[in-house]
Amino acid sequence: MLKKDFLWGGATAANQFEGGYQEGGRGLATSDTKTNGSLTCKRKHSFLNENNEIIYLHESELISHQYQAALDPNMYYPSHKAVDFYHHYQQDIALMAEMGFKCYRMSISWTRIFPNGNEFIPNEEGLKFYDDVFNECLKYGIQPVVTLNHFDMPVYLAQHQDGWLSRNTVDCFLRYCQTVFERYKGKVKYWMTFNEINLLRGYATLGIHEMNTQKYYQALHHLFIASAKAVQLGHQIDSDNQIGMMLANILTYPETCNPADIALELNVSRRLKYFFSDVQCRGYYPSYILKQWEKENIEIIKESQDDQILKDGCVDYIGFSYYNSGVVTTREDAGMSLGNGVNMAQNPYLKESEWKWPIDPIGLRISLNILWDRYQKPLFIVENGFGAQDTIDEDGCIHDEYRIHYMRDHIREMKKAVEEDGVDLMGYTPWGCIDLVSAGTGEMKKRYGMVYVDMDDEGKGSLKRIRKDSFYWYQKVIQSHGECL
Ligand code: P53
Repeated sequence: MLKKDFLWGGATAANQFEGGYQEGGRGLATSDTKTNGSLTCKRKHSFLNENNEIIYLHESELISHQYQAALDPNMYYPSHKAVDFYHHYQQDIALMAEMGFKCYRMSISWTRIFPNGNEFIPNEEGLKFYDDVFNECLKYGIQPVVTLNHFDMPVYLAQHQDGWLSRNTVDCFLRYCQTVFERYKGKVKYWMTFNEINLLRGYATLGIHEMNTQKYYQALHHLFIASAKAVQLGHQIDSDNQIGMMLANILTYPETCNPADIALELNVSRRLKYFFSDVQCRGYYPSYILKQWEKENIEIIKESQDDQILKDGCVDYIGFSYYNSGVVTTREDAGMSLGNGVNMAQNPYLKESEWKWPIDPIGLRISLNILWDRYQKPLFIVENGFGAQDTIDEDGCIHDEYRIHYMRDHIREMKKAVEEDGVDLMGYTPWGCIDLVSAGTGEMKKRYGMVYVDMDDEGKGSLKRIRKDSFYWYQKVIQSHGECL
């Protein structure tokens, strides 16, 4: 059986869900400079060049320090309105309560609290908004699970100090953490520091204009320090606080039993995931990364107490996203690549979504076991789900049986990990429980929700919320504590 207090719920993030980007004194966030991807398939950021002209750059093309974020009135930026949780939070939380949610995972928008990021006095209107949101949750007995930072940062810090490359950003972030830990003490007990810390690389998330490997690892060191200090601070402010990390758990398989394939997979899974969880769960840099830095002449600037900070700031639990798995191969003709010269192959045993994400429920059970074996820390599946195009049927309903199948199969494997393997699992919060903007493409048509939101890729639509078939199905799942699938 799952724990009695198992946290059934759903997950969203401010930059993809909240909107109200200029309301309540909120400052501009890097995610607000990302266009929709529907026209180009790739999201781009808008900047001003030296001649004050607006230019668009993909994250990998950010080459100069001169650029300043600028918004083009003729472009659509999905985060500005998103699906307007800012004005719909009462209705949305009521829908979550109707499904029976025990928890709701969401993120706080940093620039709502500190518009530029470097202030000393927080923005009261921003704090008040989240008070209202948390009170609304608690009214229904829904526990908020809060990600402190989900794919954004103040544009001001990106422009003026190259974001996470600067040690000063750690101090700014900790002021923000202290503010929200103190303000929401007694209301929020479950926190996570950085969403998918192993996927942060671009301007939106790190705020660095001219990226290279040296800068990447330096910025990452600052993130690790910020996270470890946040964990300590959170515990000091309220010993009830549970503060987790958040890992994008992309499972990898070797293509064959060729030992070279196995060795490659070991290496890739470390670079892709376990380096991050090793640091945040064990409190020190693993030997394989120190050796890599030595080989690549990467030198991390540390302050004298940093090693101790990492040690004292280990996380309480591991929150992770799980969507799919991938196959790594030493074959050079495999066709797909993960960058860094790693070749990927297709998995002939798995079907894929419309967005070419393989569907692998057993991989979830495997992932839970690997993480549990490696760290012996409680686990929390804080994202899982099926991005698909939904259509409203003639009867006015959305019959999303494909989503029900995906979730049912994943919940079955999750239960096996708990009931047959003894994994310690805190909860399950499927991604985008109410439709929201895609992080990868900026599209609305890639939907994950159990509640449909009437809105298209260009931001047109009534924003009306409609319950999908999966809504009623998930309601039964929660009601039966996962027995009735
Ligand atoms: P979208 C890539 C691979 C795995 C997870 O993703 C990812 C990404 C980023 O695209 O991100 C997480 O919207 C992330 C969410 C995101 C969700 O997965 O591209 O934490 O913000 O929306 C799904 O389909």
